[in-house]
Amino acid sequence: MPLSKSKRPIRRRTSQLRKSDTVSATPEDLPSRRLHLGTWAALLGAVAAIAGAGFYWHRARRPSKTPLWRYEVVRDFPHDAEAFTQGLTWHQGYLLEGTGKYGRSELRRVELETGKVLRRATLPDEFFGEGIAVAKGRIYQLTWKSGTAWVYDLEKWEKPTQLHYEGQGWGITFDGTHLITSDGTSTLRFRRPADFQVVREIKVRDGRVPVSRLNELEYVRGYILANIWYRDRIAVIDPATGTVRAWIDLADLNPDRPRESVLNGIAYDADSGRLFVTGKNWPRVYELRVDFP
Ligand SMILES: [Ca+2]
Repeated sequence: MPLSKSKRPIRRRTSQLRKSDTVSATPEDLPSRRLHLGTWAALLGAVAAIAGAGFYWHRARRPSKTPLWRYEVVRDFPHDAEAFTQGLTWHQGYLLEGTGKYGRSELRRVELETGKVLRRATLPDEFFGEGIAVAKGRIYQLTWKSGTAWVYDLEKWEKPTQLHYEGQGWGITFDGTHLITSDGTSTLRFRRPADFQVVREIKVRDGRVPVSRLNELEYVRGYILANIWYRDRIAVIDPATGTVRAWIDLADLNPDRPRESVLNGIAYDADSGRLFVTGKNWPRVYELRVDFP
C-alpha cells in the first residue's frame, strides 16, 4: 500500500538521528545540539514563568477577607468632562482640583453645585500635574515624573514655589501633621510639609498581599482612602500599619466609562461629613454616604 511504503523511510531517519546525537557529535552537529538544549531551557523557563505567574495570580485573586463597605449616592453634581482629574480635595466650601496631561495641567477652584471653574493656575507645558493637598496655608500639587511639587499660597496663587522629591508623584493628602504621598507602588510616604523630607513610610497590604497602584488619596476620619489605578475601588487604609481595613467598590458608579477614564478623585468635607468622588473626564462628581465605624 502506498501508505506503508511512505512510513518506512521516516522511521529509519529517526533512528539515525538519535544514534549520531548520543554517540559521536561532530562539529557540524554541535550547533543543532546547542539549539536542542537551548530549546529545552527556554521551555523550562517558560513553564517556570507560567507557574510563577499562576501562583501570583492565585495570591492576588484569592477572595479577600477584608470587609466591603457599602455606600450610598446622596447627590451628584456636574463635572468638567475635559478635566483629566488627578487630584481632588475640599477647602472652605469649594472643590480644589488638579488636572493632568502635558500642556493641559492646572490647579482649579471649582464650584460644587455648577461644576464651574472659578479660578485656575496653569502648570508649564513640561509638567504633568498629579495629586493636590492643602496643608498649613498652602496648596501642594505633585507632578508625575518631574520630581517637583508646586507649592501655592492658599489665598494668592501667583508665583508658586517648588519642592523636590525622588521618584514619581501620584497622590497626596494631609493628615494634620504630615503630607502623605503615593507613587503608583504599594508604598505611602509621610513627609514634612516644610521641606518634603520623608519621615516614615508604610507598605499597604490586603491581608498579606501588597496593594500596588495606589493613586489619589484623601485622609478621612483617621484613615487614608486611596483609589487604585484601573480598579475603581477605594482602599481604606490604617495609617499606622498600612493594613487595608475595608474596600469601597465604586465600579457601578460609571460602568460605561472609556478605559482611561478611571476613578481618580476623593475629597472630604470634614465639617459636613460629605465624601465626594469623581474620575478622569467623568461628567459628574458624586457625593457618597459611607458609614465609617
Ligand atoms: Ca484627594
